[in-house]
Amino acid sequence: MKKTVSILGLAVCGAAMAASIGDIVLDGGFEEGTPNPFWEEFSENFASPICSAESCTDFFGVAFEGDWWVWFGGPQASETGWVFQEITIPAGTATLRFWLDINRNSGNGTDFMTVTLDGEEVFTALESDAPDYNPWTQVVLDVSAFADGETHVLRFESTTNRNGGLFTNFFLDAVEITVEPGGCTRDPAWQCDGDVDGDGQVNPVDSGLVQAAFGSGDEQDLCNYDVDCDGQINPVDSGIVQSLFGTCDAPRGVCP
Ligand SMILES: [Ca+2]
Ligand SMILES: [Ca+2]
Ligand SMILES: [Ca+2]
Repeated sequence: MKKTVSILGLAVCGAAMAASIGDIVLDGGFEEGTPNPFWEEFSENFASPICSAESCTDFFGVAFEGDWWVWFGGPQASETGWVFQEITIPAGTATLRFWLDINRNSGNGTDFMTVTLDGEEVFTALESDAPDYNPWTQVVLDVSAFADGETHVLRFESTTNRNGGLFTNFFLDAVEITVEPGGCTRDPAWQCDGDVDGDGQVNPVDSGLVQAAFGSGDEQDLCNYDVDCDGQINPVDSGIVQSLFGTCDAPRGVCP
């Protein structure tokens, strides 16, 4: 059985991804409360959908973990809310997990909570799914399509409408993304994007190393120097490194 490794574990192992990436989802348990330093937050009727029993009410339940969670919906005539943050998912097999509790449902057939990455829907629950998500139930999704070392927007959003005396609650907590590293392992590890010798600077030494490897089909050379992952080491790759001279951006993902 394959082992799923968190990015923290990855950094400890000194693998290709730099330690600078850190946790993928920041404050996935919402324990920083509101206003939250990591999540953008909006609620049509309330200051924020991020709740504690003290700031909202524990009448319908409490956090899955800790003191804080996200409460979408509620007894208002209509309520829209969302939370989102920008995340960077390194290359590999990426899994998004979160806990969901639909502890009231209106029966109107339309209340929903949806999860998107860059606006693309990866999960939606309707109010009628309440029997599947009460009590708290973990949702596990493969989001490897977004595991490319680039920045993505992870967003949870809900709209509900009261149905007579009935309404819907979507409770959300404990959001995390873990990545099982894929692809090759750069040796030495890049400290900056294009830093092929791993010394923390991008300069002519790096582009020179790429040039010296032009045409090489060696697997480790391709891992280290095929910057655009087209299977060839050529002037395009050294050109990319040259365009990065003097910068120290987070390393791009390794090639698959
Ligand atoms: Ca929590
Ligand atoms: Ca360098
Ligand atoms: Ca190339």
